[in-house]
Amino acid sequence: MKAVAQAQPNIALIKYWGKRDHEANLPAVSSFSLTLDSLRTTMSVEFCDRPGRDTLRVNDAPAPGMLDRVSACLDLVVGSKRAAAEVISEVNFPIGAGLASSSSAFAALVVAAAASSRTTIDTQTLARLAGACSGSAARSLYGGIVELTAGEEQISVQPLLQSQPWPLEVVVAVTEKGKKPVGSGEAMVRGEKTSPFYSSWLARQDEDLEVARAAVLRQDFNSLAEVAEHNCLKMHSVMWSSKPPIVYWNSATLSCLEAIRTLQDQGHAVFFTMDAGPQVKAICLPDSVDVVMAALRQTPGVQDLMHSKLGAGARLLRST
Ligand code: 2P0
Repeated sequence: MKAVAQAQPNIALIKYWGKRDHEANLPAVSSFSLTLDSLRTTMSVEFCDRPGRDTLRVNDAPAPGMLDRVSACLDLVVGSKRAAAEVISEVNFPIGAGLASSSSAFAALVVAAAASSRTTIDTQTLARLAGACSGSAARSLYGGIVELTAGEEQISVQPLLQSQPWPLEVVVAVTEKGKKPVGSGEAMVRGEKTSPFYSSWLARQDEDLEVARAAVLRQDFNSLAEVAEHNCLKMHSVMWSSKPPIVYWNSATLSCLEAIRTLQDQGHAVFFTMDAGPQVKAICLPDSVDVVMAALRQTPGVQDLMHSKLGAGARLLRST
C-alpha cells in the first residue's frame, strides 16, 4: 500500500530553541509559526512485502544520511514490527540550509506513513509524532498561524488564525544554498549547556508568546513585528553566546537586515526573522511584497528570492 502526502515548512516568529527532554524530543519552550504555501515537500511511503532495511530517495537521489531518522519516524507511527518501506521525497527548496526543510519532511512523512499503513490517527497525535522526530515539524500539521504549547509530558498544537483573515506573506532571501555547519539539534544542546543567556531565554518566552498571540488576534502588524524581531535576536544571542559560538549569519544576512530597516523607515509593513541558517525571512503585508522583493533582490550577497503566502497544514494527496 502506498500513500503520498504533502506538507509545507513553517517559519517560527516566536522560536523553539532548547529541549526539555532530549530522548522524547520535547521542546523547552512554546513557539509560534507561519505555515508557508509555495515551498513544498511531497512524501511517498510504500510498505513492501520484503524484509530488510527501508530505502530513502530525496529529489531522485539515494539519501542514506537521513535514513535513520526517517526509519525511526516510521517506527513511531506504525510500530517497529513493520515491513520495510520505500520512501521517496521531493522538495522544491534547499534542504538543511535553515529553511525548515525538516518541518515539512516529517509532517508529510507521518501523514503518508499513517495512510499507507491504514492507521487512523488524529491530527493532534500526528503533530506529536512529527514533533518527536523534529520539533518544528509538529507545527506543519496545521495551516495559517500556529501555536505549539510545550507541556511537561507532551506538546499540544493549535491553529490560531487561518491564512484568509490576515494574509501575511513571506519573502525569503537566500544568502547561502549549502548545508549549515552545525545542525540545529546539536546547536541547541550547546546553547543549553554553555550559554549564560539560556536561562533568561527560557524565562521570558511566555511573555513574548502572549504579546504575539494578542497581536495576531488584533491583526496588529507593528506589535507582531516588534516581538518577533526581538525574539529572533534573543535566540541568536543564545547561539552567539554558546561555547564555541554558533554564528549562522553571513555578511549578506546583515545587509538584508539593513535593507529591511530602511523599508521600515519608509513606512512599509515588513519585519525580519532568521532561523538556524543565514537566510533572511521578511514577513510582510500584501501591499509591501513588491517593494520588499525589489529591495532584497538588489541587496549584495542575495543569491535567490522565494515568495510564499500562508498555506494549509500537511495533508494526504492520494493512497492506493
Ligand atoms: C523553530 N528552529 O522554532 C526553530 C528556530 C530553528 C530556529 O525548530 O532538533 O529541526 O529536530 O527538534 O525542528 C529547527 O529545529 O529541531 C527549529 P529538532 P528542528 O523553527
